[in-house]
Amino acid sequence: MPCIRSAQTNSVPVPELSKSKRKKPADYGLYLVTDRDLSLGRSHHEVVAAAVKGGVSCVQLREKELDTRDLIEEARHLKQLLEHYGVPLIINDRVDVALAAGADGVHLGQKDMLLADARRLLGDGALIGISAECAEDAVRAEKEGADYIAISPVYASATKTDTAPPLGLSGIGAVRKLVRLPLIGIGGINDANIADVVAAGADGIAVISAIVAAPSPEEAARLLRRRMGRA
Ligand code: TZP
Ligand code: MG
Repeated sequence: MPCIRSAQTNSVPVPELSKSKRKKPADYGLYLVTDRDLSLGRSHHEVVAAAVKGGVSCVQLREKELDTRDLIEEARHLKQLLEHYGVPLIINDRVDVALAAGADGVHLGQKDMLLADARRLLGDGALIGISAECAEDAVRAEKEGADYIAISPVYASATKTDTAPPLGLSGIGAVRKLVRLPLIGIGGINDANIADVVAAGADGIAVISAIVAAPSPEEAARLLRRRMGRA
């Protein structure tokens, strides 16, 4: 029986592997995290292209289900698109995928690869973000050399429910006093509350549903930008 397989070669140009020591400056202001299930049948490429036109300044590819080779291919497609706009691409969880796809960095949770190991593999030029659910997580991430901290959940979110209790605005304010790294709020943030989260001390705002599930991701991103006062 012959076995039928999908493409065994790369269909997207493969970038040179480089472990640059120079970190490119990143703008985490409006940070989009992808979610295939919430994208109303649209591709990541379509959603991300529109969102960037609307003002998204950083993109994280978050895919929990895709096979590794499909994930690398997806990442390369997005990298090609985002390179054009000068917007960094961060890969959720997967240091190997970030390396293979020539992405700008990774985003790691408290149970993912240790920051020091990721740094050793990716080099000083990579952007490494850490998820923090409390002040201790945030302070440790800063001490260990993270590039930014995503603090969550700010509010309860239907997109991710296996989280710590929401920190609220007072929680953001408390963590803000303890770390100097860029602090990105995530969880339940939308155009109605984004300004409050910024006022509480967040340098950037990360969203999933407010952009990917919107009828127009471009308009949604533009409105979020306007509301955060950084159009
Ligand atoms: N991490 C903490 S909350 C969350 C993640 C990935 C989900 C955020 O999604 P939404 O739709 O912006 O609330
Ligand atoms: Mg993770």
